[in-house]
Amino acid sequence: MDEEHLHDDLRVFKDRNIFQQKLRSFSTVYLLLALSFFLIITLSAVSLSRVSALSSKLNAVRTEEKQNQNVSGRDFLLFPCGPDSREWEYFDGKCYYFSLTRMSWHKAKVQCEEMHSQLAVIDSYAKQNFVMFRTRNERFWIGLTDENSEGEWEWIDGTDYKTTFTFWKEGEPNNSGNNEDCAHLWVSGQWNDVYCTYECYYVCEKPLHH
Ligand code: MAN
Ligand code: CA
Repeated sequence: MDEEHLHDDLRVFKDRNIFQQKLRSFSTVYLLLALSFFLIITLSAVSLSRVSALSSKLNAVRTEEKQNQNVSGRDFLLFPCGPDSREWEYFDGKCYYFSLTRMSWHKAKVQCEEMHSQLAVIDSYAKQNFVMFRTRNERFWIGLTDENSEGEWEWIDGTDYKTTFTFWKEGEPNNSGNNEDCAHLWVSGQWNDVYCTYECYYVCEKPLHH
């Protein structure tokens, strides 16, 4: 082997080495680039989803605030059953309607239902007190009847009659004329049974939010 040949060989070897080194550093750069690209994509995806979640939350809070503003602006706190009307009155989580017209018990029941309510169920002295201070000495139907079975009084919402508050007038219910199956408030707010086709006022009740 002559010297020239050896020199050539060395140069080729050197070149190859340099080429390999360049290739290695290129792949490192590409790898780093790919990695950072991947990182950027993931990070932006994460932050995008966070931003959209936050903005939808913000929207919800804003609409709630708007509603609250409207509500307090129109005295919903003072008059939860409707600040713009004297028809429904608030008591203990519910709204009450005291009718201005008279009709039979069954018609009154339908009237209440058409207003998304039911004839009032008076299951406590507090409620009796609230109702009778508005009915005064007028007669108002309540949601109490024994027309299914004589003498077995039933509240229209299924409240157990036997274990619940009552406020009958002395001597009532007396099923006078063998024909009194519906209950109303009478003088001093005390209850009386009377024939169901009798025409008197009525009290409806409904939950605050329905
Ligand atoms: C009288 C009493 C009551 C009855 C009414 C019917 O006042 O007997 O019990 O309900 O008459 O009008
Ligand atoms: Ca009676």
